[in-house]
Amino acid sequence: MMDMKTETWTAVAPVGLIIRQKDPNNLEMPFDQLSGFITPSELFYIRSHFPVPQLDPAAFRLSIRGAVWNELSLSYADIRAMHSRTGVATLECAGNSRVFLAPPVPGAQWELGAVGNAEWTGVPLSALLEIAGLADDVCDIVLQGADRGVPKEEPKPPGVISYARSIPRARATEPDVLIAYQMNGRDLTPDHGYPLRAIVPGHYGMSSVKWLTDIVATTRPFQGYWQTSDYGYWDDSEGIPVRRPLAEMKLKSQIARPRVYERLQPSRPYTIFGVAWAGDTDVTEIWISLDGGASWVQGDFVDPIRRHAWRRWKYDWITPAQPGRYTLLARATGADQRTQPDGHNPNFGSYVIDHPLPIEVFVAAL
Ligand SMILES: Nc1nc2c(c(=O)[nH]1)N[C@H]1C(S)=C(S)[C@@H](COP(=O)(O)O)O[C@H]1N2
Ligand SMILES: [Mo]
Repeated sequence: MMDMKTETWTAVAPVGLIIRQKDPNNLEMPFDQLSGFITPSELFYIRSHFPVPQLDPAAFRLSIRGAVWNELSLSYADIRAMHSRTGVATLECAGNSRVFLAPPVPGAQWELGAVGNAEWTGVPLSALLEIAGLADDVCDIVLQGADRGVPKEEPKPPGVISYARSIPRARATEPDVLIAYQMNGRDLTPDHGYPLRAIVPGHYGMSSVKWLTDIVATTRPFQGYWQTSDYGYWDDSEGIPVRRPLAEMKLKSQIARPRVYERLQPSRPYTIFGVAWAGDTDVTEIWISLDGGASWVQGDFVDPIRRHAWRRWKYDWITPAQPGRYTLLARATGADQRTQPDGHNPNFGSYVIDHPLPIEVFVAAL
């Protein structure tokens, strides 16, 4: 583990989250405050489409229905009494780093902070589906939250809808998908989905449905608003483009320090610090460019490989003697030998911003 005291940057006490939108709360982490492997809950970004629903844990029911043999209606106490599992997972909002897109696109102008890594505790979804008994022809598991409203993005549905997403049966029945009630060892806060939320490790955040009240097994692919109109992309791999739901996070790395437009002293040691993660592979290499992508040097990982959790990394740099403007980039490589793309793929619209993000800094004597 890295000893933070040896770092050359000055640690700043958390001052809270940056507001991108108020009512509903859409707040991001000031990413230059990245420190530990686990993102403290107070610094974990919040992305909510509708106002937080007030759910009374005493009256709360989780319904499991659809193409199942035994429909279930479970209380919060029932869930808390079941065998639990704890796992670490990185959640990234699919629109994270949108502010880096040029020309600018509509939507919350997230910088680097709509991503975090937390420890989640709950009941494996697979255990609930086992008790309910899935029919043979079930293909999707729909997760529905209690929050409701009219979405802002076109094409808008005719009236009020809830937040709902599906995950394919094969993913839903893997043991790491949780119906979680704790984040970093404490009960979920209202903003993060109290009393229950799904956690789908490896997926963009939109799959991890908060304020979860309904789990519905369907025998046809679910086509809800949040995976067609919104949080979808154009897949043109088979010639005729088709609209598909976003799912696994793409391989990505981010520089936390220095931050954009930070002023650095010339000819000084400076530890460049950041994270890298991936949805369906492990991150195995991190490369840093100090000259806008002309050349690359390899950085060192701080954390070991842990599936679905990010890895912090660092690079000990001696800042240039020559004052001026420098562009830093980070690019990760996965165990599948793939690397981050050169630019944003327009098939993903204003989502999946996974190319190396330029961090411009100024080298100047104070
Ligand atoms: N019910 C519900 N679940 C939701 C959302 C929402 O608006 N309503 N937002 C989703 C999106 S887009 C993201 S990125 C994550 C964010 O989780 P967090 O707010 O705990 O960071 O929650 C997901 N789950
Ligand atoms: Mo998101």
